[in-house]
Amino acid sequence: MKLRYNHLGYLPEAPKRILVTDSDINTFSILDGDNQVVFMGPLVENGLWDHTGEWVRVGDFSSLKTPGMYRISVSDDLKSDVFPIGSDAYAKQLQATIKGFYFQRSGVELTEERAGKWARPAAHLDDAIPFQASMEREGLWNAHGGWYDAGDYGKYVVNAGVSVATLMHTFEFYPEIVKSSALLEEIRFELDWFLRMQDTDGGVFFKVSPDHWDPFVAPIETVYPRRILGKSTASSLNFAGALAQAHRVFKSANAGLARDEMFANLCLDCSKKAYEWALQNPNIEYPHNTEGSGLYNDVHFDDEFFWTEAELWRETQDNVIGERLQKRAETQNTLWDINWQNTENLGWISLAMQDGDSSLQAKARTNLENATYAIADGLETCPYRVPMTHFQWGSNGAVANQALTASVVLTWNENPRFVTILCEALDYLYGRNAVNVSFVTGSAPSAPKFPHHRLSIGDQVEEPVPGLLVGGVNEDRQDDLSKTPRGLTYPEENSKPGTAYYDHVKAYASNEIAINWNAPLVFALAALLNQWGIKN
Ligand SMILES: [Ca+2]
Ligand SMILES: [Ca+2]
Repeated sequence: MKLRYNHLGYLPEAPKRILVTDSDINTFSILDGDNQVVFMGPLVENGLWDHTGEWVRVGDFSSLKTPGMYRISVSDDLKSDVFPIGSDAYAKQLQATIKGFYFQRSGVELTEERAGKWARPAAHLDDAIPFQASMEREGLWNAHGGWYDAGDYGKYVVNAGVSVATLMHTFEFYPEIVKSSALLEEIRFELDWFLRMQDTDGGVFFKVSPDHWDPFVAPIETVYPRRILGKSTASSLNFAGALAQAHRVFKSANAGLARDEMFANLCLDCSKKAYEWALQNPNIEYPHNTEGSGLYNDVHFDDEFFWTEAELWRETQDNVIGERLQKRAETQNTLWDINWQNTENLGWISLAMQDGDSSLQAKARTNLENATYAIADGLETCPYRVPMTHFQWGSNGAVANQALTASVVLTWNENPRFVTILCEALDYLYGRNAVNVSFVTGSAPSAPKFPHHRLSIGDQVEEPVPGLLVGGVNEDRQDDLSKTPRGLTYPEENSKPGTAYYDHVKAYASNEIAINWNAPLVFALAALLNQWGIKN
């Protein structure tokens, strides 16, 4: 018998559903700080979850809205830890997950004032690095700055593009929620690096990576030379899509002190050049070199063209681009999530929020609504109330992205089912999952202690760098010893499809962190606070 709930607590107005597994007990209660029962409700059978083999019951205490500290009690032996009903924990998580990007900064000093005990000196300046051998090119390149992508010290435009676009959407959708945060400063830090990744002919390099995988040491202690490589269609389009959006963001009045019209215009010019390069070079694949860095192998670029054309058309109203966009919109899918390989939803989201073409707006909104209804069906028919049929690598990023999709649609359709997707996605990520883990470093006592994250392992600090979402349950377990000689053995209880998560530094397939998982979490947290008008 197990109890699963959100370790962060609940917003007063949010739905509050808990799970109890393998139990015949059919009631639960909520206790206040004086151990007095303030709520009682039924535990309703919700079926057998094939991912864990658990029979699941659901309890609902949504009607309890009084802020305070509470515990859930199922039996004398089964009670939760103390958790709040209130908004503070979520406001703090929003700031912490934005700060997570600051901790991922490369090439600059992290000051003690801002980074506390995770302060570190500048390393990996990358301001004069050679081209990797496959480029057959002499000279040095300035690729300074940008965020480390994940647990490694590589920097990849493809994954960074969707991540920074997601963060820019967070600003565009919820300016009041994030305007006092460091979000725009962090976005600008990444975009300044983007601009350095563009070649003089408009094409954009794919990645900066070391010659070999770095050991788990601090950036300043690494020894392998770093190189730039792989001018490609996907990286050029990721760049173009993100920088066209940056034009809108950095000339917006909401940007406040971060507003910078010259920078905005530069972003648009560079976006156009990268798009033109991609039109001339529509099938240049990712660099196939994998020593020391990830592949990010995508060979379908229609979705990247669609995203870029949606953003460029929105910023320029260019008729030629508009015609290409109309044609491409006829064949694009709409997914449950944004991911580095499939970027069509970034196109749809942008089209849903423009009013220059009302039929494209209507089409985008209908498509995103239909995707969200499907997510809602998935949640409601799953005994564990998580809309996942297969927990793949980075499943936490997918869950956060489902929350993002639902939140986007909430902008024009206040369907309570969509509010439920948003809230229960966060419930899942912060502890209401089959491994009882709050998946963001530093968020709760149950949070990961040993993420596959060189910055966390290579420093002298016991706690991992905070504010970072790990990949989570991954039933494919590519890092399992049975699948790779360098793998590890997952404990028995962490081997089921719904529990395949291991808080171990070698568990790169379930316990790495990544910017493209953190970004939709930032969006979802801002959406949640926005839903009930809670400003920081
Ligand atoms: Ca693609
Ligand atoms: Ca550490």
